[in-house]
Amino acid sequence: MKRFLFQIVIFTFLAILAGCSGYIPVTSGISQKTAAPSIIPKPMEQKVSNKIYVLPKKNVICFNPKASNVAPWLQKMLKVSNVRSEIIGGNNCGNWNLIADASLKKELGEEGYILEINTTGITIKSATQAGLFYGIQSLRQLFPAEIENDLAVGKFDLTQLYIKDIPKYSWRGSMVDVARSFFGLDYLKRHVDRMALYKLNRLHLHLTDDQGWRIEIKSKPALTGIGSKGAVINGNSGYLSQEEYKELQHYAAARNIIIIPEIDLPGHIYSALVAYPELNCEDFTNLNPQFVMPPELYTGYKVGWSKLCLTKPEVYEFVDDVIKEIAQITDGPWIHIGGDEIDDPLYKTFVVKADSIIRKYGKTTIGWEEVTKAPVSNSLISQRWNGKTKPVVDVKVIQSICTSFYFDHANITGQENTNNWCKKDGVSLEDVYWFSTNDKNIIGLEAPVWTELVIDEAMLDNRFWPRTIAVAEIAWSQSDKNFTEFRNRLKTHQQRLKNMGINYFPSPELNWTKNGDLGKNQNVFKEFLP
Ligand code: TNX
Repeated sequence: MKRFLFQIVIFTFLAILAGCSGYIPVTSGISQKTAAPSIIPKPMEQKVSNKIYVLPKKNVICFNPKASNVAPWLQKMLKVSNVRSEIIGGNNCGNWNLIADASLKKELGEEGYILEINTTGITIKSATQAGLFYGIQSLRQLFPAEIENDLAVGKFDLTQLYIKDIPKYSWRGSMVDVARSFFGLDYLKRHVDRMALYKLNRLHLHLTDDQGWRIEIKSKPALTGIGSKGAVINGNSGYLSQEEYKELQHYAAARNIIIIPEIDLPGHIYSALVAYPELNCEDFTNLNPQFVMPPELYTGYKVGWSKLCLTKPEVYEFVDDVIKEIAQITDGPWIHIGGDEIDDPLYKTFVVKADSIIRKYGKTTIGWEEVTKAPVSNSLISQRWNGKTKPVVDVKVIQSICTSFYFDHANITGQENTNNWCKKDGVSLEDVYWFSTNDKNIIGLEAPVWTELVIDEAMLDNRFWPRTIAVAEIAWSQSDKNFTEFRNRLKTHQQRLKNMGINYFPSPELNWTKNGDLGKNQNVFKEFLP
């Protein structure tokens, strides 16, 4: 009885407290209703009320001039939810308000936002359109999962809350190797859609390798005419035309995602050597394993065996021509020169030249960590994958350490068609989650899927999801880490991923079941451009 009385007193006290402020700190876990929503990545600060905002029949989305591009995203989301709305310009003139205000930069940075749902409606504020877009992605996760596959939702309520959210890192990336096995515009757009839901903002395309060349270079037609015809055994061949590349880039930019093209140099280059044999030394007789004459495309798995002939002047002309066109069609500030896994006495000289060519065309160079053995410019960004290189330059770093981020490795020990050279038992969701570093030069994280063993879309989905969500979580979230808490939040995302037609890995870490509903490739924002 005494205990019961005590509980009543405590409960009354908390109820009064909640009534006063309107909000209950989410950590209190007072009742189901006030539990924090399962937003991923976890917002920096959130307060959840015990009150509900009931959507009215008539909704008005009000945006100030700088927020004009963002309003259509919100309207689209309401439309598929069967909530009628109109858009008007102004300041705080609707029950949905989008406010872009540059003076918030001090408080929220380039990508942060505030999302508030109270008795009068919903407001998102940010210094930038990117921040508003991210506020909408958080809101999207508060909407029922059915919005993703266009099933009428009808009536639903929103919990009143306050979120203030700022990302930890500016680089939150995903990489697709389209060179070993080709994945085209449709898949890449879908991937961009999925990345956007989790606030990822960099898509790195590994466009060239021994097995295939995947980007049109108009001054070097044989690169696609010959070099794109190959692929790894049983993989798809093909390439992106410059028009398709630009279309993807435009589609991604609308979702605040920047495309980073990689031309892997001076190794991993056999598909270009087949197209332009004069770029090779000694008529191919030096190459192992592929040395037949005339040259044939390569379908094997070996790495580190092909290279440009670095003593030939025409090699540097080739690199200049290719980089020039890539720079012309690329909107983002970066070009990736690869630079991995090759041994050559002229390697460092080459890297310094390639870096200066990239800068000559107004871009910033990224390279795999080996390039930092050379005295490159200090604007270069190093992408670390095994962490063994001792850099001779102090440069910014993207972490892609293979033990945590190589998603061509198994989701679970023994998974078929996976690599295991970096980590025998695979890279689990938990391995990704617990990645930590004290690298002072870090600008962010990126997880690649290499595709020697990943030859169709279902397999590629399986390698990316759900591990990519853990990358998003740790690249964005500033909150203290707790794997159990993250796992519980992620569990609730299964239905949304199902509705999006993602062939995710049914992870035992999440008790997920296989998605039986594939091939639909849905998404509330599929093909949407404001
Ligand atoms: C290493 S690490 C590679 C790729 C392979 C991958 C297979 C690095 C930059 N390159 O060429 O596809 O391992 O796991």
